[in-house]
Amino acid sequence: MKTVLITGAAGDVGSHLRRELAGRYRLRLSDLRPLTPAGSDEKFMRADVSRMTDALRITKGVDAIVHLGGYSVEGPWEPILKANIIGCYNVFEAARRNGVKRILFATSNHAVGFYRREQRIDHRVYPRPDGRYGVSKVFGEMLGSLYADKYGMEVFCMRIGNVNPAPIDRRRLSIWLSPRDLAQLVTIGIEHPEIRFEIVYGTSANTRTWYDNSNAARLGYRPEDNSEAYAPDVLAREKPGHPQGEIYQGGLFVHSEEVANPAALPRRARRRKR
Ligand code: 15L
Repeated sequence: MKTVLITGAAGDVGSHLRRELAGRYRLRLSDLRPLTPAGSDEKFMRADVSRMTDALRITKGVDAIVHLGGYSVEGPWEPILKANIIGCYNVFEAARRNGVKRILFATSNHAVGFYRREQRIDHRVYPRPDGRYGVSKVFGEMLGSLYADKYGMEVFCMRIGNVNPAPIDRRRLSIWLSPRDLAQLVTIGIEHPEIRFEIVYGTSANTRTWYDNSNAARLGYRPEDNSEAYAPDVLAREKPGHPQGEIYQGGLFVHSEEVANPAALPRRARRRKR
């Protein structure tokens, strides 16, 4: 059984992925936040990947890395720099030094959030990030390209939409990724024998998609879920949004300087900070 490192494993996406991949891989889980391993196939290593020593420690001896860790929304530059630029660099560099060839990088729809909603885009479009967070994701993609070309690493960049058991609003009807489709895409990223450098969209088979995801299809991705089943409920609840956010694929991220961060400090630490 392969050993797969998941960084940012305590986050939302990481939690769905752990559940979906249980029994398929030995999972080494890392995060800044504490986490309790679910069984004998899971092992937790607390780490701050903005420190190279931590990145080297957690990447040693694994077969593949799913790099989810980082600051996961639009926000101030300092934490994005630390987690998504320095942290991302450290994970790629530590993987190279430890001889781990395969990295799956969780990039985001916000790397291309300034495309308009009526546009259908594929994996070859010029990036149009919708904020500092989006720029950090483009950085990760380009770092992956460098490490593939220069060091022969195998890099699978997933521009993830929104992972949730069900889509939560109109924008997410276009970018929703169900947990089981996420697991299918990640499994392709780990197992496909011919990955060099790939960009794919991490979305389900949504009728309202903005993406031509033929690159993922070429690699065998056959998503099973479609957000359309939830559309009547979602649209009945929808409130009018910001005019700019309604035009662009990135929604709220295109006009906000900060978006609530679901991966913020644990509640106790937050109380202490106030
Ligand atoms: C992302 O990239 C974020 O990590 C996630 O928290 C969601 O905000 C998602 O995009 C989205 O666009 O819904």
